[in-house]
Amino acid sequence: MIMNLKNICAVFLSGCFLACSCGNKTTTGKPEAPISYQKISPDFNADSAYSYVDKQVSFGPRVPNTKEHVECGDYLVTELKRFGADVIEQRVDLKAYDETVMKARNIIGSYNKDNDVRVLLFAHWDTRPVSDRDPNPDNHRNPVLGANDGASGVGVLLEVARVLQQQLPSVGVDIIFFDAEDNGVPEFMDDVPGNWWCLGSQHWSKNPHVSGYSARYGILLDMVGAPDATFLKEEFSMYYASEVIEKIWSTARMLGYGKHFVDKKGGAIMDDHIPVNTNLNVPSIDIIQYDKSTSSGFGWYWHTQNDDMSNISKATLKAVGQTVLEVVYKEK
Ligand code: AHN
Ligand code: ZN
Repeated sequence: MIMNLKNICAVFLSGCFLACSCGNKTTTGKPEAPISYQKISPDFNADSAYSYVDKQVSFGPRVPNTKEHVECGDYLVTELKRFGADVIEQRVDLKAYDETVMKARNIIGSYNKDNDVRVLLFAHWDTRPVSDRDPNPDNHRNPVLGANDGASGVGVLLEVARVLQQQLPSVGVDIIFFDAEDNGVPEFMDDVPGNWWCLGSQHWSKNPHVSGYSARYGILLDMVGAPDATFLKEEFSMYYASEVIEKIWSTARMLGYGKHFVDKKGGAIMDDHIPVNTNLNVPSIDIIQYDKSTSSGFGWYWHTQNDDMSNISKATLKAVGQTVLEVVYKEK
């Protein structure tokens, strides 16, 4: 099913168009939540989430086998511990398409670790070693800064961790920061058969940190920080976990975030939720930005030198983070 991964995103996304989303509107045109809904989750602080994104970016690109990667990995472990999680680091050598051995670290923080009912939240923390979508070919071999592509999902989940410590939910929660997601074969090279994306999640899903690991469902956050970002119902997510999609999209709408969580089918995207679905059978979905105005379907700065903090919006981080928190706290 997952072939020619270099082009899968563009191919599927190109056939997909965004319709106008018409939710509840005030007289100012601003969407608002239906009056009847009372949120039960504690507040997600977008300033705090933004600062965690900024901090990751301040290390520089987080490419495996670099000092910046080591420093940021240490920071993520320290933060999860500070937020009261039980932290396990899965260190593994992973071979890339060019046979480079990446010193990878999947970083796992757990809450209510003895609870059998669990929700899995994940994002990738590594950044792409090449900017192969940069309009200037001179930049192609430079690494991506990854404010949106990497840091945004991790930043939201660090803020989720901070909130979980303040008030434990009924269910167990595992937060995983996957490494080595973003080292697929560069577009300027000949393809190398195999799935070279998502190596960290491929490894974890075959060797989970707890043997026999299971969760009720999983939620992947990928590129969740762009201003006015829209998230469509990604095709693999719908195939493996349509009920999880509906739970999240309906919760977002009730919270007043329907303009971000659009009730529309998106493309099929190879991402960390695939190995979790196929190897572990944990029904998992991908909250991933879809931008109809670009050829990739992602932000215009995707895999370029421009994926920096100027493309990160507190309002978007809030919409995603509060929705994830609400879903987690509603789970019994
Ligand atoms: C592909 O480009 C094949 N999938 C998107 C996975 C990804 C890359 N997410 C962030 N960077
Ligand atoms: Zn990427």
